Amino acid sequence: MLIPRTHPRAVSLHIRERLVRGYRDGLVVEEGLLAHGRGEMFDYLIGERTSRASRMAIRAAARMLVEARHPVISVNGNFAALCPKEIVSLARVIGAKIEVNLFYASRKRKRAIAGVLRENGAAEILGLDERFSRQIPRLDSARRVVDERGIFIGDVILVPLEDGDRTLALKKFGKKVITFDLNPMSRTAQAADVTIVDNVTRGMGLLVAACKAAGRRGHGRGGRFDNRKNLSDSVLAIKKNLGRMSDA
Ligand code: PTJ
Repeated sequence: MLIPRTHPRAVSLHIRERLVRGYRDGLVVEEGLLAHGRGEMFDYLIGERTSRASRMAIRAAARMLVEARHPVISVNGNFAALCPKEIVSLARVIGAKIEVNLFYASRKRKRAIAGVLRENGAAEILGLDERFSRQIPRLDSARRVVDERGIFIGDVILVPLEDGDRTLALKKFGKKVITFDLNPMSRTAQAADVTIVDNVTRGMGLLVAACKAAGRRGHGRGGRFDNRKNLSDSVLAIKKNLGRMSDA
């Protein structure tokens, strides 16, 4: 059967191809392919579209990023393989630093990720030069090693496709954390200040647009955001979708 390119199934196959290419090019680790599979499953449950709750979270994230003094975009293998253009656009729009920070860290992978970001227009990439390495306390994984010009001094950190430990360690270290996570029940989703329950491949473009709009409107506008309530709304949306699927 020929699936039209705009069909959600075709889009998700296209995203999978990008990740596999990232794996072959040395950006993504095997564990990243597994993480993507988990993401695909949750994307299916949320209907492979950006929900109303996710749009609210994107607007809240944009306000936080635009108001930040020192915003930082933390990049891992999956994120670099899926959204290199959007990472660079977002950094430009909000004046953020881009830092490569990996769970399965190696110099070779960091260089491969930095290469793709540079190809997409990034001028400065942190996390590569070990002379600037510092450590986040209370974190065991390689992700504790951060750049003293980036995450170490950042106030608002965007950390997509994250593991729960680092989100908690960053919070304890006084950072505001924004994440993309298709699983609204994950530890990261629950611990972050703003969780965008959406595929990074859809949400990042929307976040860039929302930051442009928030910048034009000026700082300090917009209502209070309740991440817990927003996550409950995402779980409810999944339940509704499941109900529809079992009725069909
Ligand atoms: O590149 P490294 O070395 O830093 O390794 C990164 C991985 C992804 C392997 C590591 O962070 C990891 O294992 O992550 P987890 O704990 O599997 O968490 C990934 C979360 O992201 C899961 O809750 C997935 O549902 C979610 N996710 C996967 N793909 C996407 C996603 N969320 C948004 N957009 C996606 N495309």
